[in-house]
Parts: sequence; structure tokens; C-alpha cells
Amino acid sequence: MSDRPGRILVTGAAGFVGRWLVEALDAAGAGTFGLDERGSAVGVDIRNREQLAACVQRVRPTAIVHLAAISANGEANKDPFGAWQTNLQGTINLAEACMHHAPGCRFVFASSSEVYGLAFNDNTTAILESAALQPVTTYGATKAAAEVALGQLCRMGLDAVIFRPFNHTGPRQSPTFVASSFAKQIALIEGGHLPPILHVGNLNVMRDFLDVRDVVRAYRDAALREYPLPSGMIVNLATGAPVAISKLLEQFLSYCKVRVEVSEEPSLRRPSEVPIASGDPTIASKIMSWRPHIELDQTIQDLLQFWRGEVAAGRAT
Ligand code: A2R
Repeated sequence: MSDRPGRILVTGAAGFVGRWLVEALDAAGAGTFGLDERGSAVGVDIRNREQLAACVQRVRPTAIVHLAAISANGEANKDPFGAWQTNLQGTINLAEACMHHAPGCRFVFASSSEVYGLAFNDNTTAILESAALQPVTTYGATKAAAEVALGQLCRMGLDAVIFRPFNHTGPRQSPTFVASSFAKQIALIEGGHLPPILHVGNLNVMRDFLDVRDVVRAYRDAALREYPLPSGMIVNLATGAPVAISKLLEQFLSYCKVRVEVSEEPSLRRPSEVPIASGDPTIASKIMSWRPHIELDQTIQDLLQFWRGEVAAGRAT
């Protein structure tokens, strides 16, 4: 018998969040098994029920953290059918495999704040988990549907916890997301690889930013059963204090070593139907003693350091 604190199967382990989570689980001494579609230790496509069942049977996890998804909005909008297959059917496949082949296994699901969609506009304060789900994007709709499916499976015996993380960022995030985009451009400009013009999109919206390391701490604690969590529990991961993208940009520019001009690009200006998105973290705080530890300013500095390193190593163009 292993005396490790759990055998944790992580789907999407090679992704942005997955890599941080695997590091956090390894640091806690857990036995971690990564699952991705391509090239990882357990190469399984979650859309394939048979492969998935065999994998869960083989690993016999004590917890599954389900991160694998078509995660970027752009991608989900380009291929909605693929997003539904992976995000909804893949989640059902995994939950069914969990119930049948790993009884007692806890299922930790990374949903998203995007499930709220237009519900944000009916709220003047940070949104509660009880708000009606009105997703705007394909991605948000696939996550909302997966939550409904898991809720029903919980009534059939699944032990699931559903997290709704708000915008999370940090070193290694793809520059298709706003904070990583600012950091990468600044690093390239400082290195003389780009003219001193920073291209930005919609600066007026407000979002609730978290550090990815705070988000994976909640996933880790849920997987390692640090706290008793009722099955089917839904938990916002948020600060409750939204920040305007213009303010985020200002903070990045305060660390920029050269003078740059900001250029608002119509092509980057995705129309948003949600001016302010912020989540109430009370439940996370009450049931898991969770609160963000890393200030946004620290995240900004770490992202800049990451991209400066990438530029210096010739890995960013
Ligand atoms: O396709 P791969 O090998 O690059 O792996 C991606 C994995 N993935 C899949 N794994 C198995 N079967 C599939 N059909 C499948 N489709 C995608 O999910 C990749 O390693 C991972 C997603 O990583 P990222 O795109 O970097 O997402 P991120 O930011 O780490 O988000 C993780 C989760 C997602 O569920 C988001 O919706 C949530 O956190 O906020």
C-alpha cells in the first residue's frame, strides 16, 4: 500500500493549469497520473469511452481532477461541435468511468465563470453560485451543460465538486489571453524585437483576476480531501474585486523598461455583452478556507519575468 496522500488522475495535465496542478500535487507528495490526448504518460482522448474506462480501471484513482477541455473561446467558437464533444460528452464519459471503475473516487471539475454569461448584468455585486446560468459563448454553454450532467450523476452516486474559476493567469499562459498578451508584447518590445507599440483590445470591461497558483491550490485541496465537501457542491473561485482591463494595462506599463505607445486595435476589440464579471468567493472561504494569496501585482511581475525569459531564450516571437 502506498502511503502517498492519494492517487490523483489529472486530465489536461499538459495544459496551462494542468502543469501547475501537477506541480502542486507532486509537492504535496500525491501520486499523480497525467492524462492528455497526445504524448503524455497516459495518452487518452476523453471522447473515447472505452479507452477512458480502461485508463480509470488501470489507475484506480482516489480523485480525478478534470481539466481537459477545448478551453479557449476562439477555438470553441471555431469548432462548436468539437467543443461539445470534448467538454460535455468527454466529461460524461469520465464521470461514468469514475462511478463504474473507481468507486468512492472524488471528481473535481474545472467549470468556468463563463457559465454565468448575461447573469452578470443582472447583478450589481459579485455573483453568487445560485445565479441562473445564461452563458453567452459556446465554451460557457458546454461547461454549463457539463455541470447539469454532473449534478444529475451526483444523484446517482457520483462524488463531484464543481469549481467556477474566474479569469486566471500566470507564467506559461498562452498569449491569446489578455494578461499574457500584454506581458509578451512588453518583453518583446524591451528586447528590441517589436516596435514600441502595444496592441490592445477592449480596455473598458472589468474582470475578476486570479493567479493560476491560487486556483490550483483549491483543486489540490479538493482532490486530497483536505475539507469535507458535499457532493454536487458548486464553488466560485474569485476575488470579488473586479479590475478594469485599462487598470491592468497601467500596472503592466508601470513595470515596462521602455516607453511604449498603446494602440487600440479594432480587430482585437471583441464586443463583450458582459461589462463587469466578478464572483463572490464566500462559499470557497467558508468550506475550504480558500482565498487568493497572490496579489495581482505579483502575478503581473511574474508574468513579465516569464516572458522576458522566453524572449531571452529565443522562444518568443
Ligand atoms: O489535446 P492535448 O493533448 O493538447 O491536451 C489538452 C487537453 N485536451 C484533451 N485531453 C484528452 N482528450 C481530449 N479530447 C482533449 N482535448 C483537450 O486539455 C490540454 O492539455 C488540456 C487543456 O489545456 P489548456 O488549453 O492549456 O487549458 P487550461 O487553460 O489549462 O484550462 C484547464 C481547465 C479547462 O477545463 C478550462 O475550461 C478551465 O480549466 O478553466
